[in-house]
Amino acid sequence: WREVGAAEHGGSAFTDLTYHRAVERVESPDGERTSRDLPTVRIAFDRPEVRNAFRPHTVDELYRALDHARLDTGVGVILLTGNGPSPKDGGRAYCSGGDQRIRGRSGYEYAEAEELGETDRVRAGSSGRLHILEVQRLIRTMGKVVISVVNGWAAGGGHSLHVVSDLSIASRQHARFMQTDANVGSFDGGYGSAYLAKQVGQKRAREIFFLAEEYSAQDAYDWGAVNRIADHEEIEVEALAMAARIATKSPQAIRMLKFSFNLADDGLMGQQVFAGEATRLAYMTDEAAEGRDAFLEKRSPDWSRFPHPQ
Ligand code: S0N
Repeated sequence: WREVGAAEHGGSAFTDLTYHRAVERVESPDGERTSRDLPTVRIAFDRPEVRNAFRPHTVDELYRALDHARLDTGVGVILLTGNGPSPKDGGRAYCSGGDQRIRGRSGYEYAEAEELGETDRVRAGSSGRLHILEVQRLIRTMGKVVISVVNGWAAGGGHSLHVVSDLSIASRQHARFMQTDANVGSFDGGYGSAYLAKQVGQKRAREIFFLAEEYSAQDAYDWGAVNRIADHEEIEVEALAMAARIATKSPQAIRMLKFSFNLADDGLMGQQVFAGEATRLAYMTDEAAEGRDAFLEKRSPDWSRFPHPQ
């Protein structure tokens, strides 16, 4: 891995997460060793002392890192995970959801202005935010594969992030799942619950939310909520292997497949995303270029060269 630093992602340095690009060591015929970027990035929550709970600043950084990966045409797969274990007690977490310590009356509140930078200074004092849902929509609508690598606790809004990811892989020894939203008076009424029900069925999803009981990687696998389980030391190796396999596929086909899987569940928004991709493909045809050229050349388009597909 190599760190994707501020100079590369174009913002201020991340404090609440880490962002890395997978690299491969290559040796030239004359023995010179270099490294080459692979099409996979790793974004990891980095607040292990609170089980990787997210505060608004974390969510801002997560959105920026994901969006940077989205815009990079060399990236096809994003691994989302958590750093740890906690220095305080060794506990491991993927993400434990919204940071309850800074939850105000209208959402999660920015830190005191002095603690963070200018952006937060502007936002501090404004109303609280609930914008993890914007991150969920970004994961859902980006044409790249997001794999949640569940290395420890996935709780509350962290549980929902794994649910909305395209694929999930869980640590056999340390992944633990619990949908705690109702314990603390929050409720993810979108993907976190309704899409979970598509994965595990209505009865099971209701049980997961209403009872908020802990369940294991094996339970999650048995219920269809995760794709794979791996030994803890191997989960990122396994995730990288999945990413490498995805990289052998047509990027366009993967995008279209992701948007096809989303379409029915996402209603008009799903149709818009899918149709946008169809439009992008259409723009690549001579037929579409003729429409543009005719406009720019102030003439009528000549469609006679183009067939009416049967
Ligand atoms: C994860 C749990 C089960 C781990 O238990 P464990 O291993 O026994 O550790 P603890 O001793 O409990 O925790 C260690 C330290 O970490 C702190 N901590 C843990 N989680 C959080 C957290 N979410 N916020 C703040 N601090 C946290 C502990 O306090 C402890 O600190 P110390 O050592 O100082 O005491 C267990 O920790 C747990 O249950 N955590 C809480 C999980 C939870 O309820 N999360 C919030 C659920 N709600 C959301 O996430 C909202 C989601 C959301 O944002 C959203 C979604 C849809 C629509 C809107 C919204 C919205 O924005 O609100």
